[in-house]
Parts: sequence; C-alpha cells; structure tokens
Amino acid sequence: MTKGALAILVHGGTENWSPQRWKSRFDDACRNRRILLLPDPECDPAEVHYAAVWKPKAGELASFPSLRVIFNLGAGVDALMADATLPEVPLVRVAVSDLTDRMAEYVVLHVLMHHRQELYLRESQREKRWAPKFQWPAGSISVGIMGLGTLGANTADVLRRLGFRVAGWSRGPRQIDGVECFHGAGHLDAFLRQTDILVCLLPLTPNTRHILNRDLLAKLNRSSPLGAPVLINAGRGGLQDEADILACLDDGTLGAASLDVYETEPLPPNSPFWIHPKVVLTPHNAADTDPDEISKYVARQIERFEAGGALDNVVDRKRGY
Ligand code: NDP
Ligand code: OXD
Repeated sequence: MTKGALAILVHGGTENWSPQRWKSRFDDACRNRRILLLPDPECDPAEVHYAAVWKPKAGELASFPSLRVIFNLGAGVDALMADATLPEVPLVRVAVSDLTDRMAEYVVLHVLMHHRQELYLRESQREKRWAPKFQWPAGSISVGIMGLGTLGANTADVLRRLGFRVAGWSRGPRQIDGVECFHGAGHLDAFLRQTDILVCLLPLTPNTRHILNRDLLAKLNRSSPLGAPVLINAGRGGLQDEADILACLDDGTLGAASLDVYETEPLPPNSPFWIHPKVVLTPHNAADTDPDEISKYVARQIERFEAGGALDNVVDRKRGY
C-alpha cells in the first residue's frame, strides 16, 4: 500500500531553515514515503497526509483535504494558532532533549554573562582598563523563570545546580526539586518581587501577549548585587512591549536585557535594540531545531501513529500551547 506523502512547508529564510536541508533529512528519516518540498507543481494535495511546517502562510494547510497530522518544526505554535483556517487535525510540536538542552545553554550563557559582569568587563578590555569589581556568588542571585514547561523546568534545574536561587511561574501548579514554584495571576507579584534576573520562556498566547511591560518589570527586585534587574527573553517577541523595555533600560528600571526574539523578525535595521549599550541581542537562535533530530522525531511519531499508537506533544488548542 502506498504511504501518504509528507509535505514540507518551511518559511523562515535563515540558515537553519534551509528547506533543502530539511528535505534531505526527511528523505533519510522517512524512507519509502514520498517527501514533497512545497511549493511543488507536481504535488497532488490529496496525497498529502502529513505536513511538517515552520511558519506556513495562513490558509496554506487548509488546501490539503487528506491531512492527518500537522508537525510544527519548532516548540512554539503561535504562528499556527493565528491561522483561522488551520485544519482540525492533531497539531504536534517539538519537545526533544536536543532543543531543551540548547535552550538551557542559551539561558545559562546569558545569566552568567550578567551575573559575571561581562558587559562591564568587555568595555574594560576595549579601554585597556584593569579594574575588576567585587564579584558576588551565584547564591546571592535569584533567577525567576516565567514558564515552567519543557524548556523552563529543565533550565531551572540546570541553573539551580550552578548555585543560583531559582524560582518559576506557570499557569497551573508545578513542583520542581529545589525550585520555588509560583503559579497564576494571584502569585505573579510575589514571584516578581524576589526576582533579580527574569527569564521568559512562555509561549505567546492571547493571555501572555505584551506581558513583559513596564508594570511587570517595575515589580522586580531592585536590591540585588546586580544593582538593577535584568531581563532575558527567549520566548517570543510578542511577549514583550518593546517601547516599555527600551524606556525601562533608559531610566534604570532595568539594568540590562538579553533578547533573542522580537515583535518583528528579522529585527528591522532601525530598531534601537541593535545599538543599545545595555542590550545583548541574538537573532532568534537561542535554541534551533535540528533537522537531523527533528526529522527522526517526526518519522518515529508517524510510524507509531500509523500502527494505532498515540502522538506525543499534541498542542491543546484551547490553551493555545
Ligand atoms: P511548554 O508548553 O512546555 O511550557 C509552557 C509553560 O508556560 C508552562 O509552564 C505553562 O504553564 C506556562 N504558561 C503558559 N501560559 C501561561 C500563562 N498565561 N500564565 C502563566 N504561565 C503560563 O513550552 P516550552 O517550554 O516547550 O516552550 C516555551 C516557548 O519557548 C515556546 O512556546 C516558544 O515560544 C519558545 N521557544 C523559543 C525558542 C528560541 O529559539 N528562542 C526555541 C524554542 C522555543 P503550565 O505548566 O501550567 O501549563
Ligand atoms: C521554536 C523556535 O519555537 O525555534 O522552536 O522558536
């Protein structure tokens, strides 16, 4: 029996999202299955049973009448949830250790950068100035993580093992060894009040849009050795009110920010973030999804699904993540 085809729809433009690279990995991982790299004039939409996608255009997925499962090639599904025509089939997202470990690397790198005063030390190096400042221990810094899901929970654990005091905030209650867990709107202020470095690993949903605004940032602890609180956002750009963040950096409400994601991506050349002295900027590459790992993850899931098994990491469309 012919197996239903898998269509790849990747829009993104950066090196990791090279559609040809994904096609060659899927060809290897899904032997005996037709892999179509769209747009493809030869493609009969009815033969497509599976779609592996990154930021497909709104309406694109609605044109496949036999679609059974949509595999998002990343962890965040906000771009898909914004498509009112998204077919009502299971939507699977990425939750694999390869991606989870990469995010922990990014957060640890940036927490350490601020904790170890790297911005000051690099400036000193440029100015040939030998003037080390007092260095406090990790245990005197409280890192607060918004989002205690796949990425946040693991990152919290890694930071805890480095000696930081770690707290987290989620929608429902969570329990993580050695991490003080807060949840819900009612506990948000208590979480913020004791946070020196705020790490955002939330999904973008109608409830979280622009949650990183002046009102929230002004509640962070101002009396840590850092002098002023620090923001690290690797969730989504839509979580941040960018005008508020810039104003908070300029008036000292924030001491510094590490930003990986932006309301508009690629970040426009005229964005003040590019040259802001208190901003450490990365181009949405905190945790890339690796085509080798993810094509195998999708292939395994399809095999299990066709044998009557359950899919893993299916998005709850009501919650939006
Ligand atoms: P999960 O779905 O596993 O976790 C989401 C967490 O956010 C959960 O703890 C959830 O709470 C919490 N949450 C959701 N809504 C709310 C809310 N309204 N109030 C409080 N907490 C809330 O997601 P992942 O950890 O896998 O990924 C998180 C996000 O990271 C992705 O959605 C994506 O946007 C981003 N990302 C960015 C990357 C990058 O390179 N910059 C790479 C990969 C992901 P609860 O536990 O109660 O459900
Ligand atoms: C993701 C991302 O959501 O890379 O996986 O942003």
